[in-house]
Amino acid sequence: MKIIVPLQGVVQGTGGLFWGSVIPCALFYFLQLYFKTRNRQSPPSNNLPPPELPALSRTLSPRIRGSTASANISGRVNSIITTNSPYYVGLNKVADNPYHRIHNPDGVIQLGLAQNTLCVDLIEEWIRHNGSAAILGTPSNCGCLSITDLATYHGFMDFKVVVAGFMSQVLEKPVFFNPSHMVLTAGAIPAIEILSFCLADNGNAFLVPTPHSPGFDEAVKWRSGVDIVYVSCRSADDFNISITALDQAFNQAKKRSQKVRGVIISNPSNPAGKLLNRETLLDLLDFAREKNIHIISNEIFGGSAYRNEEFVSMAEIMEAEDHDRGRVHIVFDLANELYVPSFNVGVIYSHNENVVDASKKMAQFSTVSAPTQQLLITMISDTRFIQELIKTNKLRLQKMYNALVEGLEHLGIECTRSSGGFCCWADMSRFIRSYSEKGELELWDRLLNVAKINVTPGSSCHCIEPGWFRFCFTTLSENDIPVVVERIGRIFKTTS
Ligand SMILES: *[C@@H]1O[C@H](CO)[C@@H](O)[C@H](O)[C@H]1NC(C)=O
Ligand SMILES: *[C@@H]1O[C@H](CO)[C@@H](O)[C@H](O)[C@H]1NC(C)=O
Ligand SMILES: CC(=O)N[C@H]1CO[C@H](CO)[C@@H](O)[C@@H]1O
Repeated sequence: MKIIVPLQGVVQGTGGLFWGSVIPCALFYFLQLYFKTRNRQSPPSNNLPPPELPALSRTLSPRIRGSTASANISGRVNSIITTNSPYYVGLNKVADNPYHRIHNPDGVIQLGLAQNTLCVDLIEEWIRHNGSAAILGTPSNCGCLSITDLATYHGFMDFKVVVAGFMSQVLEKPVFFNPSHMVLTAGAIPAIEILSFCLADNGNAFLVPTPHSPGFDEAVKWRSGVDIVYVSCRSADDFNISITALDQAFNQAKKRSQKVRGVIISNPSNPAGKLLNRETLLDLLDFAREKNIHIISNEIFGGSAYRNEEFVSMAEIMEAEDHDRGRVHIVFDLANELYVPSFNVGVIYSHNENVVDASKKMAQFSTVSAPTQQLLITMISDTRFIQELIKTNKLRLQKMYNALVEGLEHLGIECTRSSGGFCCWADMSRFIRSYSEKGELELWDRLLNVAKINVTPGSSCHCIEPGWFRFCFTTLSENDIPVVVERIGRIFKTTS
């Protein structure tokens, strides 16, 4: 096609449509002839295409021709297409009718997506100045797109080296990351999926404290066939993780003859926004040792702790451990840490050689493109820019969190005290008509369809207490918050 299209353009001006079609066809014919004779001349080798098979008979029997039944699809797909949680319904509503202050003021406002675009202005400016050179190289160094520079499936070593340095910078601690223990994936979701695949077999399970992020089930369960045992955290405990509850869930699973292969924790937690302190992490490690299971530490919001509380990464805990590092596997989200959600870069960090080796191979299904890696290598290496970016982001996160929490407070809605992440976790149980999942979903429906606010109901996060909602505030601008508050207030007025 690359030959045909430009030629048509050239030829049409003088010779018309006829020559525009004939010349490329002739060229194509001669090319085919050339390759055919070349193939015939060269000795057989493994690189050649297989010999052509004799043409199959195209006549079908009348009986088969009359058949109208469609071929069955897999049972797996059937279970996936029937998944229609409010989380996805809401995202689709926004996609169909997105709010814009000027161009679409009646659209649906997005508070359902845990992605951070608060610093998009700074990123855009940087890319405008440096993006081209970052991808193409400087004029002295080729200045062209290297398309032979194929990405290794699991990330360039150069990239891993800068990511290792960057992660210590993000954690604000002298934690050493070994680049050869890193696997880069096209986002955090594939990273979690690959780890599920590597650590558990079909039918095995992970313990997962809830409420958890609404996208989690799919990452763990869909393709790997691994199960989740939900372990509820409660509002009375500030949604803190309870080792006792994990222990009970483990024993109950054992009674059902279900093998638990690990526990997946999120730190900071999502949606509640809690940081796990050092003591809790050590308790979790003891628990995992006692049961001889793995820990996946999901730290995709690790760089988004916006208070003065200390964020402790599992990487730091593991650094102090000389033995038994093979059971801890960490997931970072580089796109979150750099506030470039659409760049989709996740990181698996593990000291377990077999897990790293298998993950590198599995990463072929979710490779980060070479230009993305090249751009980010240069961006991360611009230390002055990155320092400024991280600082600005923390200020903006804190400001937006405060503004939304304050706005919701005016309506009588209380949020938990979050310390990190992109969301507020709001208690709206006083506003639901029946204290049940049904009541919660009724309110969710009114928020989405009447107030035109897309928030995630707690039931989509497997929260067992009805009436909780996740409000993500990092795709909003400050001017949107009064609009959100006014819209929610309006549905309360019309229904009370
Ligand atoms: C296709 O699916 C239907 C309904 O589940 C089932 O009855 C039928 O046996 C399946 N056909 C084949 C060829 O597996
Ligand atoms: C939850 O954990 C934090 C420390 O991580 C602690 O300060 C707080 O008191 C705990 N809340 C409850 C209700 O146990
Ligand atoms: C690494 C790099 O070239 N950074 C540059 C990006 O653009 C800004 C603004 O032009 C420069 O100040 C940086 O030096």
